[in-house]
Amino acid sequence: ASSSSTTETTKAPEGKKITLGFSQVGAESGWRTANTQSIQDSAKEAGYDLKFSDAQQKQENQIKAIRTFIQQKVDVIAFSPVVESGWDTVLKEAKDAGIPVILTDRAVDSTDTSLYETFIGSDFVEEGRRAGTWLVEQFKDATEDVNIVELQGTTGSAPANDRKSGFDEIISSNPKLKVIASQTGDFTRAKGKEVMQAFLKANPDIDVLYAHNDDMALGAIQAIEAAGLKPGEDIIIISVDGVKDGFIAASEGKINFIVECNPLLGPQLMEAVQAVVDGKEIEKRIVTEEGVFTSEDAKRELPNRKY
Ligand code: GYE
Repeated sequence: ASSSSTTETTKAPEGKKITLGFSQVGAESGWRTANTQSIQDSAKEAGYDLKFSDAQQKQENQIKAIRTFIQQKVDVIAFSPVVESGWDTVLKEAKDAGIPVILTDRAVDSTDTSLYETFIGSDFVEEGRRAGTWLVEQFKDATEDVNIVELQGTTGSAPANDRKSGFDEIISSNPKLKVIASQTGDFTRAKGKEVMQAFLKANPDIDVLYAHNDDMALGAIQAIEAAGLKPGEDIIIISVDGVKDGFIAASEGKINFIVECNPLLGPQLMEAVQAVVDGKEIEKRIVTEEGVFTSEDAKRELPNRKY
């Protein structure tokens, strides 16, 4: 085959494959499953040798994985950081070894931005604002307090921090909107259910649930139904992601509003890997595009939902 063809950019001239080390957060949610699939499929399509490591939601596992990738001298390291803080040391090690790092999905709070090439992912603050904006509109004529409970994502993670702050920023425009309880459900169904049970026990008058992802909302729906209440009616539910199971619940009227967060980051990541290997200029921030869905929208969109 003519290996010098310019379209065959994914392979080095001698036919050597690009090796990409990827450290994934875990398998905590439907979003994550779709994200992992997208990364694995896109790496295969691009012809890269993907070394995939699952951190099971633990930062220490990610740090270990990154150190292993450095030892293995991979061409590029990409990872989705479980939490925002505490990355400087290991990122410095990668930099000193001359291995470029790409952040996907979640950000780090390192002030030294030379430690990574780019961050590809959603604007989580904006997602929180979208959730808040819909709620403000729904309750604009409220004469009594609106009691909101919040299921936060993994403590210290960028999506939990940002979805909270974006939401708070918007709902503060109406003092009737009150977050009466807020706790982490670690982005899982099991925890979402467990924490919602506790919320229901402690608070007899919950009007709204804001869940930082669909999975926690789905767990919470089980708890709400078990308590003899109607999700989507007795308690208005807002969530983030827009995975298929979330769409199903929304089309049944159990979730009232979903803010989309796109997990299909694989193609953009592989493009960025190629650009970095080729020594091309790359944007420091690549934001993914997404929308919002009411129950009606969800009904219409459900047949097209791929994940
Ligand atoms: O919303 C949640 C997952 O980091 C955007 O992580 C991602 C979040 C996503 O567990 O479902």
